[in-house]
Amino acid sequence: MNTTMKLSGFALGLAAVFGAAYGVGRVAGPVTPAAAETAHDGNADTGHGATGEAGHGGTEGASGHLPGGLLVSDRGYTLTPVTAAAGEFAFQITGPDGRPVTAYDVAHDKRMHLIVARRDLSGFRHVHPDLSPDGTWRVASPLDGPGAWRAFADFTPTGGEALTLGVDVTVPGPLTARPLPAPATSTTVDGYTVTLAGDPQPGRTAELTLTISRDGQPVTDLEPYLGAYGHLVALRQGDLAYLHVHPDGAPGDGRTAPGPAVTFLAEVPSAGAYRLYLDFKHGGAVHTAEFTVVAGATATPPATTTAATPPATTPGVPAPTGEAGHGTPGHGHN
Ligand SMILES: [Cu+2]
Repeated sequence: MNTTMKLSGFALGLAAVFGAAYGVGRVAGPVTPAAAETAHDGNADTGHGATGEAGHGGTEGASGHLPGGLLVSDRGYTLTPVTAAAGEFAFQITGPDGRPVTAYDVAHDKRMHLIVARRDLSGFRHVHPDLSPDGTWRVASPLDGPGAWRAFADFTPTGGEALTLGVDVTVPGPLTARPLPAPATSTTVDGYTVTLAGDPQPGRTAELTLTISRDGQPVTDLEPYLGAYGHLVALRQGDLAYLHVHPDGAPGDGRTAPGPAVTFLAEVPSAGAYRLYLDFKHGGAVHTAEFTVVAGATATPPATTTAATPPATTPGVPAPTGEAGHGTPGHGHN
């Protein structure tokens, strides 16, 4: 398994993935007008030749040049939330034939990875729904409180290629707009301290090394989680473009130590602010450490006040509180 997931400009001919997660190559270029035009020239297949492409479905091929997670429908596959019981989140993936997809390949131990975050990049969760025979995926709702959420379904339909589709989901209720926490190279979660070294740059592969300690001691017995010592998701501020990065090296490959450092190779599609979410497993539990990083020397700092608020559902939006460092304590995985 090639666990190096990176994103690069297709124009440079680099093998790259942004959002096409779990080792199935798909080239995604920077989001530029030129790339967008190329995507519509009717011959937009230059981007996804790394694997046998199937199921193009005669539909748009724009995603070949886009980061993942920005489209609700791509190559004939559409993500549709469906009515769910209280406390549950449910959805279907419909395929090129218009029917719910029921056959999926396992990627990183699971047939479906569901990632959610609010539009203001708070509330990140990564969970694994269960599939009903009718093609409905169900999971205890990870939408933890009011807000405008983005839900990402990261999957590989059998016979097709890996896709990440995204859909907006609104949870009504009073909403507190939360500023993006300031960039930092160290954070704590569940008693662990995680430090980040590396400097992501658009259009270039950067090594990101995350180092985990507890009580001042390096953690050297990380447990494999979904086939790796760490999973890193990056979401771009502004549109929540989705990047799933896997570590450089895998458990049992003879060269990868179980901590304290986990190294990733990543490229970001543009300058700007990103929120990074590192999932790692230790002590039998999965923990998520979050970082804000700003890529590119010319990037503007992340906004510190307003975040997108859904006008229809926030009749009494309180003023931003200036609250920072909203983490996801108690965040869990199934
Ligand atoms: Cu997952």
